[in-house]
Amino acid sequence: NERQEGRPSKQRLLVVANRLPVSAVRRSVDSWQLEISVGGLVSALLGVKEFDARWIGWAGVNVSDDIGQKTLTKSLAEKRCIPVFLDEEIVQQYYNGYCNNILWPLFHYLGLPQEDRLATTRSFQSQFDAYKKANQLFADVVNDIYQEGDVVWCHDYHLMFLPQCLKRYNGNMKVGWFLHTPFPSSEIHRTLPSRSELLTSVLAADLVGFHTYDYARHFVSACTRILGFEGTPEGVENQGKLTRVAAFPIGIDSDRFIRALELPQVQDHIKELKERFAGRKVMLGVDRLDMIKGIPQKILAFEKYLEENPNWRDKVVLLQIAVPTRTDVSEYQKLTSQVHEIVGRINGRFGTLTAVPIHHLDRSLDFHALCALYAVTDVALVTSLRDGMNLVSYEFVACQASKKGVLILSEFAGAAQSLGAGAILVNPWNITEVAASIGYALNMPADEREKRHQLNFMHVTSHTSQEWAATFVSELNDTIVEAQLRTCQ
Ligand code: ADQ
Repeated sequence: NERQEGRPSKQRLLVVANRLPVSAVRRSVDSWQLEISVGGLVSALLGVKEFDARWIGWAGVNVSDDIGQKTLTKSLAEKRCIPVFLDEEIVQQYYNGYCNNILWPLFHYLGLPQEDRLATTRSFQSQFDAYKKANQLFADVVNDIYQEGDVVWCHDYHLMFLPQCLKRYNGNMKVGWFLHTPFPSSEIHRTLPSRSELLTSVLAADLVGFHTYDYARHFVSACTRILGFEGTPEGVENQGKLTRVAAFPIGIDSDRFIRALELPQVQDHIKELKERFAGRKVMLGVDRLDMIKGIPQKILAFEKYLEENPNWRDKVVLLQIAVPTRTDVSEYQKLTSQVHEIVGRINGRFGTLTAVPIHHLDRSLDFHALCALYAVTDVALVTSLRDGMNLVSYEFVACQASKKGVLILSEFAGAAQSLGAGAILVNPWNITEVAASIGYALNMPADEREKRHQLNFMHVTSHTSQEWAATFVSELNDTIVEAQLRTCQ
């Protein structure tokens, strides 16, 4: 232990998230292939140089044998990752069940699964039990590696039970929790059978963070209405214990996108795309294929625009990149078929022998291809029905320094609160309004585009993911100092 040996060391930051930033594939009994996925959280924390970050989470594979667990733990240690092992049954009940079938839709205002409401209370309860059990397994791993002076940062709706488990182990542990999704109105949250237990557990943290003030406000009012605790300007208070609640809007590593545009391979890609779509304006959608992203609504609005503006039919193309997620869940399979059906109908209706109005790709793009696409886009369409923040809108803005394209952004994405000044805000449910906004964006004069882009570009480049992480952790450290001060008085 560096600290015990008296060497100066950075403060350790234990980042706990459902998934590690590394995916593991087993090559043989005792060897593993690890692939790093540079998501928003990873790049956010790469930029936070003042901390020594370690990751705790599930590696995405079921490893039930001792050799497998030992060798995987060893390989992951080189990447500063510590695995939590979850068996298949737990993954099914906790991850697919309680997290993705109950909390995810509920937090995005899609309600609880109808069929579970009356008939399958038992299954609801067993999923919640698995959720608690999984969170306890995460807590065990954190507790094993925890050293005095570490800060623990728990992420997202998968781990709402974790703050309480951790504080039970060690009341002095510095624990923060951040939610990446919206926190819904208390009227929605109160429909959840386990509403109180989850709130109480989150309140065990020292600092609770959300993307926007609205989500923070919803959380505080859920705590006051459901638990009867007191909401204060700082957060939630119960019997003298204050849990700080605040908004910490996430950002992106904008430099990474801006630098990528200079790379020869990205420039080649940009050139190819420009040639491919010469004479047509490019509209772009990049989403995980999820009901919250409003993909059918977006495509229907585009159809309406083409219907009403025949002169634009061969002058505009919509590229919709939708990476499939949770493919084993039937609602997601239905969504895929629905999107395919609408795209097929529109292309049949408005396509010609040489061109179709919608290019729909059911897959993920690599980083460089994505940057090139963002750079050649004239109008980006983000029509989430609800979205914690939405980083695609930020990434698009970061790549538009030369083109100064227009962002059409759902007012139900957290990003609407930060990019609202430069974007055209829409209600994605209102297909007529979105279609009209498409027309407005396609015809927008250059000076207005430039002005709107500048506002957003300034925001995206000055509110980065690194700043987000540094602010959260420093505030987490401060809350602990406050708590210690209180006990000293
Ligand atoms: P997501 O729902 O995944 O994140 P978002 O914030 O838009 O939504 O981030 C998606 C990321 O995946 C982006 O970095 C994007 O580039 C990438 N991506 C999406 N589709 C892709 C494709 N087809 N090919 C390649 N890359 C693709 C959750 C919440 C959000 C919140 C983030 C961060 O739902 O609201 O903003 O966490 O807190």
